[in-house]
Amino acid sequence: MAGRLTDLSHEGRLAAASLIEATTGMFSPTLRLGVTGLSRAGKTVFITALVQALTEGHRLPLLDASIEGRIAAVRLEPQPDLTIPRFDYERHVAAMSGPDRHWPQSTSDISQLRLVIDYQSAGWFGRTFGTSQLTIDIVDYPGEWLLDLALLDKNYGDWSRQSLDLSHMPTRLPLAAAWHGALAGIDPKARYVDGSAREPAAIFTAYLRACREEQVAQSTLPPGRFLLPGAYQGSPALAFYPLPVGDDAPVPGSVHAHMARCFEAYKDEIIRPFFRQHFARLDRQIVLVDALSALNAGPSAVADLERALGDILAAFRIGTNSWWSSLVAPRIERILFAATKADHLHHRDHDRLEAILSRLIDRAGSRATSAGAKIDVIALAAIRATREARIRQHGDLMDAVIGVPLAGERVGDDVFDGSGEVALFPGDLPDDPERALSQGRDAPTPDEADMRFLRFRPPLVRGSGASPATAHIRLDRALQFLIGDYLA
Ligand SMILES: Nc1nc2c(ncn2[C@@H]2O[C@H](COP(=O)(O)OP(=O)(O)OP(=O)(O)O)[C@@H](O)[C@H]2O)c(=O)[nH]1
Ligand SMILES: [Mg+2]
Repeated sequence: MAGRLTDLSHEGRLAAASLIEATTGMFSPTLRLGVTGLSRAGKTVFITALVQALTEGHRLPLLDASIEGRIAAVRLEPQPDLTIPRFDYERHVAAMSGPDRHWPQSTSDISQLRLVIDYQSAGWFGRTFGTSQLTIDIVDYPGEWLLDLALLDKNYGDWSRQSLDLSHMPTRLPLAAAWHGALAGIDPKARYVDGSAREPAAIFTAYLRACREEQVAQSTLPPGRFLLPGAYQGSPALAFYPLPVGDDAPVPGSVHAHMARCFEAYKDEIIRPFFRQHFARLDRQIVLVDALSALNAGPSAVADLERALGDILAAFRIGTNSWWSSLVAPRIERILFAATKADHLHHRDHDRLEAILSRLIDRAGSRATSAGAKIDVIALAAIRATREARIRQHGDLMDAVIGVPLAGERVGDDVFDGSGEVALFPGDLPDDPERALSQGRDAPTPDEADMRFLRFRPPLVRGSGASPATAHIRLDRALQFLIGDYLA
């Protein structure tokens, strides 16, 4: 009897809690903001800077609620999804602060952080009824996982054939030698011996990693979890690889049959759950793009970035093209594509960088078909590591950026040790975006390119206090697009 009473009061509490949630939900909406981009695009730095700017009350002139003095308080709260890692905000802030300042470590998994904003609405209703609340769940996930979407329409034979064809491209062939060697010793029809897939799968993964590290490719490297395994690090779910099998049906119990089973399991148990549980629940999305590095690296990097953007755009268009896709279709209303690290350029070039990214996105796929989401493009620097100066060189006044290059960065024969400031003339991006993209294609080495970028250390003084206006470039404009309407 006592047990029954307890049960009833437990149910009663649950009902009351959901009533409160439903009621307060009307006044305290929750927004899920996805932050994605390929490796090293600037996701971790962007989220850290955004959270710091809001929680420490930095000056954000282009965010209406901030400039109008309507943001009362911003704080972090425990995230709702306890099974996914928390975004390690405090550790990232610590990394970039202090005399030993350095950029945060690379991250390879999804993570989340909940931010609660108390604000006063601009309208009469809001002013009359006091402070409102907006909850934002920020979700950081690798853009490479979006590229896996294309695997869902393929079977193991299709994927094997495409992966093998790609590995024979001239840029990839030398990197694929060890893997091709391993394949030569594998008979797809032989009986599969438990555990024997691990080593060839590791050699295949090393080949994918080499392609990425040599800047041969960023985009056409699925399965995305091979390089960014997240929670699947070391899991047998990732122990498969392509085989030269054509369209033959696998012999039961063979190596081929085992590989095909693993491939289907990867689709069912890793790709689909990610799209359903995370991607499909996002309301807003920022896609960070390191366009400057691609321009700096030249022809194949620009082409590869364009392909990757095409695949990422395809992920936002799903929902209409196959039976399963309505289950994982995003409900995203706004997507912001952002060219990161704009502080490497003089401010005169920020609009040009924006125009180049815009052109890349147009070429990669029509924006008009992106399932009704509002799309915008921006060039930003979440953290400004440089300042600008006019410097006289050989009698001419030139626009330079000044910063402390990371140890090991070089210009010609000069190698920097990470301690002194230098003034750099990064060169101008052309007015015509199409020309910038083709120029990227023509410049054979970074030294011969018209543009020259160095990686700088994080700045010594950032954020609140004396010079908040110089701490970022257009972070406030990005925020206005992503959350501004909710703070109106
Ligand atoms: N100057 C400057 N450099 C930046 C900025 N954002 C990122 N970077 C550089 O880009 C690198 C990668 O930034 P992250 O934020 O770690 O990128 P990520 O997308 O989280 O990378 P992964 O976790 O490896 O996927 C940093 O180590 C910095 O060198 C910026 O706003 N300004
Ligand atoms: Mg990261």
